[in-house]
Amino acid sequence: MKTTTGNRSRLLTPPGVGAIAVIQVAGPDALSLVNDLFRPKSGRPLKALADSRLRYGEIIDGDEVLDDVIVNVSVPGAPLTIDICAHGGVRIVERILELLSQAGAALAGPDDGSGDAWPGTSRVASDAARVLSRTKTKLAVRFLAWQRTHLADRLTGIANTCDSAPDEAAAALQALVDGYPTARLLLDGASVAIVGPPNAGKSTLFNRLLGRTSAVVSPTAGTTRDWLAEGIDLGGIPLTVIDTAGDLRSGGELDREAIATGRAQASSADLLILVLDGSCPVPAAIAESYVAPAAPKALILVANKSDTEPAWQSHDLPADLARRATSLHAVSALTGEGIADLASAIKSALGLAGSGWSYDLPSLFTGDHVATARAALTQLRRSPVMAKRTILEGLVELQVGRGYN
Ligand SMILES: Nc1nc2c(ncn2[C@@H]2O[C@H](COP(=O)(O)OP(=O)(O)O)[C@@H](O)[C@H]2O)c(=O)[nH]1
Ligand SMILES: [Mg+2]
Repeated sequence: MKTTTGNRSRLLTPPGVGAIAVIQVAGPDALSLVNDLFRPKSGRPLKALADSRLRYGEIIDGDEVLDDVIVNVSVPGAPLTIDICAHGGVRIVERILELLSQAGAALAGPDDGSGDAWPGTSRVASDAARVLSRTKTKLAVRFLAWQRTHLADRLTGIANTCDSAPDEAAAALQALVDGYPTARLLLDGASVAIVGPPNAGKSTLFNRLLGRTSAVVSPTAGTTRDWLAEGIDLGGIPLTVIDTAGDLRSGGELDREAIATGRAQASSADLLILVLDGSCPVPAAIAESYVAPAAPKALILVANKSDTEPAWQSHDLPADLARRATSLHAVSALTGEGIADLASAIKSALGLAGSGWSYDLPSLFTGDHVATARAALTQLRRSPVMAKRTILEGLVELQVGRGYN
C-alpha cells in the first residue's frame, strides 16, 4: 500500500445492483493511481491537463480484467477528480474499491468531512454528479459527464452576453431549455407502447426488442389478455416497452378492463408503435381503433411478417394514418429482419439520435434548471443585468462550502 495521504475514493451511486456504478477518486496522486489500474483502449494514459475526455478501457488487477469502464478526468482548473463509470454489480464495485484502497486511495464515506457528497465546480456540475446516482445507461453517464464539465462554461458565456447581445443570449438559452425534454427521456427513460390488431405480431416484436421471451406468442387471436411492461437498454436509451392486448371487444369484463388499462398506458407513452400484419390487408378504421387522437406525438408504423408475401404497400395505408406516422418499417419480428432499422427509428423518434442530437451538446437536465432558465428568459427583455445574475447565481455559482477539494 502507498503511504501518501489525501488520496481517497468513494462510490457516488447508491450501493447495490444497478446498470452503472460511479466511483470517484480524488487526491494528489489520483492520476497515477488510476493509471496503474486502468488500461485505456486508446493506449494513452490519463492526463490532468487534457481537455476533459471520456476514456474507454478496462480496470485490471494484474492479469485479470475486472470490468470495462468509462473514465472521466475533471476539467483543468477544477479540483482533480477522476470518475470511473463501471457496471453496477456489488462484487465488481467492491473489487474496484478494494484495488483503489490497496493503491492508496482509501474509501471515504459521505460524512468524512472531505466536502459535499455531490462534488462539482458549479451548480450544474454538482447536479450532474447527483443525477448520476439514478442513471441507467452508459449513454446517460456520458451525457451527464459531458454536461458536468462543459455546461457551466456555456451558461457563463450566455450570461456574459446578456448585456451586449440579449437576442443572442435568449436564443442560446432557449436552445438549452429545448434540450430538456430529450435529456429527461435519456435520464428518466422513455416509454414505448406496442399496439395493433390481434395476431399482428405485437408480442413477438415485444420479445424481439427485449431480446428474450416475456410475452406469450400464439396464432390464437386474443392470447395477450393483459398489458406487460419490461425495461430494456436500447443502444443507451432506457426504455420501458409495453405490450398491449389487441381487441377491446373480445373477452369478458376482466379482459376488457385489462385491455382498457393497456390502452391508457399506450396513450400516455412517449412513443407508439402500431404493428400491422404485412401479410393481411390493413383492417378498416385502423387509426381510429388503435391511435387515439390524444396519443403520443411520435408514431411508428410497422409492417410485420416481412418474411411472407406482402399483402399491401405503403400507399394502401389510410391517409390519416400515413400522415401521423413518423416512419414505416417492414420487419419480421420472427426472423429479426429490419429490427436494427426499427431500433434506430425508435431512437430518432424520441429525439435521441440523428437530427442533431448528441450527448456532447449542452443541455439543461433538471426541471429546476429549466425554471431558472425560463425566469432568466423573461428577465432578459426587461433587465439583462437581472437575467445575467439569475443565470450565474441560479445555475453556475456554488454556495460557499458546497465545493469538493
Ligand atoms: N411469419 C411470421 N409470423 C409471425 C411474425 N411475427 C409473429 N408471427 C406469428 O403471428 C402469430 C401472432 O403473433 P403474436 O406475437 O402473438 O401476435 P399479437 O397478437 O399481435 O401479440 C404467431 O403465430 C406468431 O408466431 C413474423 O414476423 N413472421
Ligand atoms: Mg400478444
